[in-house]
Amino acid sequence: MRVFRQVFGGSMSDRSTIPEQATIPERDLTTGLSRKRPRELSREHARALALEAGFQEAGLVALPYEAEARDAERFREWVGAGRAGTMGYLERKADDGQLLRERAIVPFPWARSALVCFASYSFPSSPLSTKESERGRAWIARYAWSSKDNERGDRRPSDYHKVLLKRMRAVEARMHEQLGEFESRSYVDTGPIVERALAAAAGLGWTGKNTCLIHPKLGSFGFLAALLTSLPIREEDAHAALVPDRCGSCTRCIEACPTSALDVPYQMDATRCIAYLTIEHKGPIAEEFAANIGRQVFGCDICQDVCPWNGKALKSGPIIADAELEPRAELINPALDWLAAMDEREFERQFNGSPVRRTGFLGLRRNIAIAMGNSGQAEFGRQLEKWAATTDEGLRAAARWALTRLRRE
Ligand code: B12
Ligand code: SF4
Ligand code: SF4
Repeated sequence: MRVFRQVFGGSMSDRSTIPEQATIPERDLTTGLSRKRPRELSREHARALALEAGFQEAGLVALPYEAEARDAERFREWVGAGRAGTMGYLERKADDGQLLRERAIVPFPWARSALVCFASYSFPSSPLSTKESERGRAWIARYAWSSKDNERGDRRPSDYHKVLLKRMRAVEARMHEQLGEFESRSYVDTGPIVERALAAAAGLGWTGKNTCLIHPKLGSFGFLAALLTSLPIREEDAHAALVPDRCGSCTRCIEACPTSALDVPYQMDATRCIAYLTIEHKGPIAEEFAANIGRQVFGCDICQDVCPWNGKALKSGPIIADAELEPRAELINPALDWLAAMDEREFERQFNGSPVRRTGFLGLRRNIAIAMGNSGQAEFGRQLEKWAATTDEGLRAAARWALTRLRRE
């Protein structure tokens, strides 16, 4: 068993991790050599910059990549089948009618390479959503547990979007320092690209039947960040070695998904996914899903918690301590009554700067009401009665549904 401890915080001061040969020799930049041969990225150099910035892994791929037409077709089919639900940004089109996200080259015609980085949030020794917990406990997806110290040394919520975008931009800045001017864009989650398709093409892992990018050692509890550049990749590094599909005959995620969102392996019907319903979907949640949402009040980890590749990573994978993504103990199996008692001010105090804020104060209450209905605990009735009379449609419908369910039990 290979266990190592990597402690980092995105520090730019320790450059000792970059191999000598990976840095571009100064003379290349100053002697005019770069004018004779085009500036190129090498895999070793790009990866070293990513690790230096605080990512655990990184892969590089030349654009367009070999399977790009296949992936573009998959994306078109997915959108065409209505699986994006109300996430209209996924359906945005370019002037020529192509879906913006189907290929990186559509929004970024200059793009010649993609560096895709992986930052783990597996937190070994933390519980799984699928394990029994005390009564009256909710589940917040582990990607949203993160926190870091602010300038005054107080621990505050952190959001991977911000933390990792800063790291990706540090990589981008170092590349510019070393290689001069070129087009580039850094993204974490929000760019018009399909990050998992790029990550698989860059050799970071394979797409599992739960649609997550699974790294063979780090598992799937990892964020992705991408840097697109106009720099070509040197010929010997242009094609990443792909990680073969290691799902085999396993179907655990498909069977475990409570809302049947993974009925077609490797494809998700996002409109059925608890992560979509509890975070992205506004207003009332359809009754057909409410019971199966269980105790998830923000996102869902079920199809990853049952995945044997995460089991392996949590038990014997590297122990990663990231000072900017440290889990907050109070968000692990949080008590439903603690969450329900928060007023808007307390919600802001607890979740300003956290991904949880995305669902909004009333959105979280709506989700809490559903989890209360699924708890089997009649004592939540009083709280639910108050919410059942509120003007917010989503919360009101959830509270009424929950009361009916509790009274039936
Ligand atoms: C929209 C979105 C969602 C939606 C839809 C998810 C989905 N599966 O499409 C919702 C809200 C449901 C969601 C949920 C989650 N998300 Co999300 N999400 C995104 C976002 C913004 C776009 C994804 C997208 O384009 N979907 C469209 C489909 C077609 O793309 P895809 O699922 O990535 O596609 C792959 C497969 O479907 C596959 N495929 C399609 N057809 C076929 C057919 C065959 C035969 C095969 C083999 C493969 C295959 O190919 C694609 C590329 O590999 C990305 C960020 C980004 N810009 O890419 C984050 C992202 C995918 N999400 C992420 C995370 C962390 C989550 C959650 C874990 C959060 C949570 N705990 O609640 C869950 C995971 C649920 C799951 N099992 O996927 C991470 C994933 C990291 C990883 N290791 O995979 C990303 C990359 C954000 C980030 N920067 O880290 N998400
Ligand atoms: S995140 Fe939850 S609801 Fe969504 S596909 Fe996975 S198990 Fe199903
Ligand atoms: S649970 Fe099994 S089928 Fe699903 S992603 Fe993991 S290995 Fe693949």
